Amino acid sequence: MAPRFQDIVEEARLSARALLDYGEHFFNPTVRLGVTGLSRAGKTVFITALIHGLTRGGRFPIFEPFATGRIARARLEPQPDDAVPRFDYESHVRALTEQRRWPNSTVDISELRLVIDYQRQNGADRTLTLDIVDYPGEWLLDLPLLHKSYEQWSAESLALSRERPRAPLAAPWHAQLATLNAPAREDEQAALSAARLFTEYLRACRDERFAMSLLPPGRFLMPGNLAGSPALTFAPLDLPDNGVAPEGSLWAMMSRRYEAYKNVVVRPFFRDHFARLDRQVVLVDALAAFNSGPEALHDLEAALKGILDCFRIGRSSLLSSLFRPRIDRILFAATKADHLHHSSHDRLEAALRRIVARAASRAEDSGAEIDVVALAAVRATREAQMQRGRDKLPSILGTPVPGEIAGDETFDGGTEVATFPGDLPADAEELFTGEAAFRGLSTASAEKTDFRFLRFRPPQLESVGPESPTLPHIRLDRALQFLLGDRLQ
Ligand SMILES: Nc1nc2c(ncn2[C@@H]2O[C@H](COP(=O)(O)OP(=O)(O)OP(=O)(O)O)[C@@H](O)[C@H]2O)c(=O)[nH]1
Ligand SMILES: [Mg+2]
Repeated sequence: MAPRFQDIVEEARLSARALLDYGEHFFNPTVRLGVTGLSRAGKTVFITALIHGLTRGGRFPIFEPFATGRIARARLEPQPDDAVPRFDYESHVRALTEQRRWPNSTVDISELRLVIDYQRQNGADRTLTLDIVDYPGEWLLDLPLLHKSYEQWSAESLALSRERPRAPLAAPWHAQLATLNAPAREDEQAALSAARLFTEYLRACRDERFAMSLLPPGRFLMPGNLAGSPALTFAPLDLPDNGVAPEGSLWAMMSRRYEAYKNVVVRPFFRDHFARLDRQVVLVDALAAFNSGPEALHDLEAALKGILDCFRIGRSSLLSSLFRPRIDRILFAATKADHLHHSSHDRLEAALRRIVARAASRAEDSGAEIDVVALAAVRATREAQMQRGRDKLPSILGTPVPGEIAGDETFDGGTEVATFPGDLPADAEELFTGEAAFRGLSTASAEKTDFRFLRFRPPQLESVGPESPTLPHIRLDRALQFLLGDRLQ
């Protein structure tokens, strides 16, 4: 297919930007690290813990340049992009360390620059600039829309909404859809209610009992300053195969708005942010999906496949691949591993590896090196053995956040409790078939959500000797070694 004029212009813009970045990176070695994950995956906590550890002497035995003392200093500096909000590190760190509460939810992109002074292995002193870009995973999952027509997207979204467990959640929207006639005259009221019901359906899918991951268009669930604009007022329609939208029809209107969404939202994100990343970490709340059951897991797998497809999009044209700095390492990280006893950490990692591998084998090769880790950026729990009759159960101890409920008890935020989180199955396949101990939450009523996934307060800081206190973590250093180790040799 011949490239469209719009694609050529886009390509020229990308190349110009890439040349600029390239010149800068040449004199001032820089890594742009993208940190993403679906909402509540743990992005803000991950970045805060990473910066706190690097600037305040965290315990990172597996992060070689740090452990061997070659990193002399890491410090924050003003970020390079004036139009991107700054990652509010100071207040996030205050929340975690002084108030022992988790940082507030964030909905936009943000950025922070960290400058690392280090000694090369050959003894020479060098500086590496690390630009960390935090953006919602929902935006990433929008990228495949760039290659889809409205008709394709409509058909796919409808097919998905007719499968379990989505179908019952989609019922109100489907009922309205059945009253719409796509080739009939355009009708703003019909478009408004279709968009509203479609958004409500997406929101219901995201509920923790179902924990669905694949919910584009991402901005429907986090509209920001576009709320109420025509670019967000569309929805899928039941369309004839191979038809063409009649002029002035509801179909043409929806299709125009879908294209506007791509132009106003998706393309600028791709150009200004995604195409400029060198490294990427994708945070995944895999435990929430396991807890929700096999359907959520299949959905997560589909979302990861979508994400892997996005990394391929960046490589698909010759011109851009010549100039553009591009993602050469991708880390998939299962977060909140501190909800499990350490005996299950390897299993969590293996399960995520399995999901990523299945997704990768169906996506074309992304051309980047991929690794998988199970981690807790901030470890909120300790471990203990709990005596139950004659058995000793491997348990975790933590302070539930105020207001958490288990059985008849409501916690006040001051009491520590021991819980037995259960073991992940040795064979990850059992998670997909639903026979594992991690029985699906979606089969229980909302009040009966499981005791094992209490939300715990962040921990007390750990002091070791005279050094400044640090936040405990699980395998954050392994993530750092993969993401930055080779750039600090
Ligand atoms: N125990 C534990 N809980 C975590 C950890 N990281 C995140 N959480 C929990 O997950 C919640 C969400 O974490 P955030 O870092 O705010 O997630 P996010 O991806 O930035 O979320 P949004 O900004 O809402 O998209 C927190 O409020 C914590 O309850 C961790 O390392 N350990
Ligand atoms: Mg956040």
